[in-house]
Amino acid sequence: SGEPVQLTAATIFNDWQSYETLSAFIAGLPGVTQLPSIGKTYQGRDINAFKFGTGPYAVVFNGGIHAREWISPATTTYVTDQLVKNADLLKKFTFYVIPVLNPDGYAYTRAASGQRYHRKNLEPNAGTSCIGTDINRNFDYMWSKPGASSDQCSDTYYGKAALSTAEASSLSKFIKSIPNTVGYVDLHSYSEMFLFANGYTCTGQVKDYDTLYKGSKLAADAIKATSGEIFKYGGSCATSYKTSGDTVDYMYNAVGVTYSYTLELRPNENAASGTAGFNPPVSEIIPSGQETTAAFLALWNYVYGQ
Ligand code: ING
Ligand code: ZN
Repeated sequence: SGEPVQLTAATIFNDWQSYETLSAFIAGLPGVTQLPSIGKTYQGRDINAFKFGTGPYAVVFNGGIHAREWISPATTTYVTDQLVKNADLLKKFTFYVIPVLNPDGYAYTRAASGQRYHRKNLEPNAGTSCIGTDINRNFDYMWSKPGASSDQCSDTYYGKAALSTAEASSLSKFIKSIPNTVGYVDLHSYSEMFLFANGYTCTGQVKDYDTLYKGSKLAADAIKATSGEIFKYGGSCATSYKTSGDTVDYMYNAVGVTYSYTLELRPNENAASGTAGFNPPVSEIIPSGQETTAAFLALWNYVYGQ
């Protein structure tokens, strides 16, 4: 509705954009192929995925698993716009990007008739008016264990079965269909952290802890050098809080994607608290995009060098 949106990097990152606008912008970038929809949401939206690069190592990244985390789809799109220009990286990697994994929820947070701070998808739950499953508690590794909720009204409701949501099952099928996937990044907000498995336990360290830790440290160092922001890094339960059935535990432990990370974008907890952290000013989009691009370059150059 209203003004036609001009899809240029010079204007698109000056405001929060719709799922349709972000998708159209990515589809128009040089060297980007729009793939067939990876699945349909409860409300019938296509979950859009795009591919770019010609290298032997596959990396999948997504934004917008959580509806209210608006800086995530924006940053995911900004990083994509930067990576498509990086000829060296595109010789080593093929990237697959899903800018908004939960487009129903994202639309709901943007609609005047919706809820700005809705987190989950929009699938109704039987016997209650509470809407949605937390997609990031619905994956099929340690599903329904401590770190998620059986309460349909909770923001971390794990759903009626593992991979019961269209969004989680579509991402699972998609990533398993891609050959030689070495990396996965799930962009969230907020709190400024670079996290890896495990979420379900705060005890012990995963087999690849040392290389994962080094990757997260290099990424955090690159962010600090770019913007001065201080990102924490480490195992996700130990660094943040306990989560079960999340993307990164699933990708690392069940799918076998070694370099799997959850990235918590701006702001940090000192700059904002409560729901304010999900609602940064639009002037944060470009700095978030710049520091996250630096983190991606540091991380994937390190991975390729292994
Ligand atoms: N954080 C994510 C969540 O699902 C996460 C990601 C995973 C945080 C594991 C900490 C540990 O809770 C947000 N902000 O949604
Ligand atoms: Zn989130």
